[in-house]
Amino acid sequence: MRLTVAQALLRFLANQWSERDGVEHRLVAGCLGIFGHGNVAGIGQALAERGAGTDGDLPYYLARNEQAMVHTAVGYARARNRLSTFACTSSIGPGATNMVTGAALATINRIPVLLLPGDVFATRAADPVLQQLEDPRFPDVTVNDALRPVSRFFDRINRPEQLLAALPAAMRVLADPAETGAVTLALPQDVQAEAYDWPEELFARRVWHVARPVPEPAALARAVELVRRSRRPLIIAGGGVVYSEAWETLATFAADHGVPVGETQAGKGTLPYDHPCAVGAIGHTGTAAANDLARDADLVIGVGTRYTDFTTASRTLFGEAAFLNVNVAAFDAAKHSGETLVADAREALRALDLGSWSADPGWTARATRLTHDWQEKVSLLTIGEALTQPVVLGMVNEVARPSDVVVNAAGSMPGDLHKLWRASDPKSYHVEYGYSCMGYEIAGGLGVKLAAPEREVFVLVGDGSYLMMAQEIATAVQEGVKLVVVLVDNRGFASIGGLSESVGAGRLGTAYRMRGAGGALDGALLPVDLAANAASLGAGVIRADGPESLRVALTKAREAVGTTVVYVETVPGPGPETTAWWDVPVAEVSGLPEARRARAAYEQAKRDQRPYL
Ligand SMILES: Cc1ncc(C[n+]2csc(CCOP(=O)(O)OP(=O)(O)O)c2C)c(N)n1
Ligand SMILES: [Mg+2]
Repeated sequence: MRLTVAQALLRFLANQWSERDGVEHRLVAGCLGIFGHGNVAGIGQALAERGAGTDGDLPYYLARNEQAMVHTAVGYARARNRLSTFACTSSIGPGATNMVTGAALATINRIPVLLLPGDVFATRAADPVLQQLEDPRFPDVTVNDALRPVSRFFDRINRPEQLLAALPAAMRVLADPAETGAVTLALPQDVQAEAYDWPEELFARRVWHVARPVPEPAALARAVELVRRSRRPLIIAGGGVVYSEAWETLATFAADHGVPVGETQAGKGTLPYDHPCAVGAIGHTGTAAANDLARDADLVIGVGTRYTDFTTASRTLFGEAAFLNVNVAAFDAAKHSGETLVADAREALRALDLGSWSADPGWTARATRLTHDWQEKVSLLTIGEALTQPVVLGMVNEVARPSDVVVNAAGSMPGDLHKLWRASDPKSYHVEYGYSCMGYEIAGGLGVKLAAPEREVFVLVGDGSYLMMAQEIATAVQEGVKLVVVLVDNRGFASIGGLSESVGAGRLGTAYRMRGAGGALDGALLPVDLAANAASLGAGVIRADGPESLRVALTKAREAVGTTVVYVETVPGPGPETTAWWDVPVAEVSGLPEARRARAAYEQAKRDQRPYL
């Protein structure tokens, strides 16, 4: 079949399916893109020829920023438990490098996305082409090489027939739960338009069976032995529990054996907050309940977690605990010198046959008591007359129905959400905290809504994140895809402001203020109107200025047909307590007394850090 490389690529993608538990999904549900000279005549032409409307098998969505379109693909793939994703097509040069951040975000969060950046001429006939980087020593280097370290698979298609090898290899990585992440096929612009006689078999319907690896018997026996010897076990549920759809198995396992369950950001919601074994968020942004238990646990059972520094409180959280790590990726299972169970989360939990073994009843009771105490604190913090951030979050939590989704990524909200949000549905909490990327929120929320149109999606976004990347509101409007965006304005970086103060950096450059008379950024508040900005992008906007008007605004926004932004300014106020450390190194020498004090506290805290050998 004679087709161009771009035409063949799209025809191939439209015939790729994933399958798990007997259900098939389109592996690539559509294509997000922004055209330029590096893709318009290749992928762009091929899409046009296919008639890529949303009723087709590879619908095309025009995005506003290439980084954002990768976020949208990530939001979609995460909401679909990694069984389906989007392709992202860009021009060469800036369009391609704009995707580097999105690729890193995908790979770090272990979420599949297919990136199709245009690339410079393979023939080099007209070098240097517009936007080409020239390297006098290595002429084969292009800016797309920046995508290599942030991709789990990278290939450059310099000849049409290379597709025959590259495409199946790329699909395998996309569909592999242990290896997945950003998959990049760099497409030189001349090659995209080149024709080739393709074998028909390339376009046959192909199903990628997404594995649920079962534990190796010997490893399983060791794991059972380890758990049965423990009296004070604690499960840490990570994103792997969600992607494996293991939430019910986990709930039953925990209840049957009296094992408390703490949750990472990616794992939050795996147990409903009021499940008898749920102890809430764990780690630096964790609850007092989970962290208290972590310090005394004799066995930590990590299920589908990467053990980031937020989860381990920079390796200060666990006392004498041994580790048992259930993970589909051997790399993660081997962390902290743990006993490893390389397996799908659901299969591993099903296979862990512990008979009538239970955790020490005193331990289980302690977990219940601590969680009850924590929930009382949450209730106190999230209800009030002043619009503090916890009160705003409490109000959103109250207005949102259990199946609605909350989306967030960076700033002070992820920590507050982790501790305070009461999730009742395993797919209702979507905080991107692997890359914690400012600007993910709206673009990622768009992806969530495309994946789950039946759910209302509440995007929570700080003023800093909003200013960094709000433009996908226009894309949501274009597609008639409805988001509720709650824009929380505290005039700058509350999170980094607090951190800055704690490390002796005096909040420098963390408030949005005019340059003052003395030359510092301490003048009047910036005359920036973010609500007007949102309206200019085509969203409906409701300004809220008190708890009651916020409740009304959120309810109206939830009922609205189109994308609606609820703009709210928060006031400083008490936040949830921090019960575990985070390692952010402080200046070892300084002329500032506050930095010296911060250093002394840092050195004190650092003593609790352990290598977990
Ligand atoms: C792309 C990117 N740049 C910088 C940071 C570092 N950073 C983390 S939070 C933050 C401030 C976020 O401000 P805002 O969205 O207003 O949230 P707030 O801290 O006020 O809650 C910054 C600069 C980041 N996470 N992502
Ligand atoms: Mg802010």
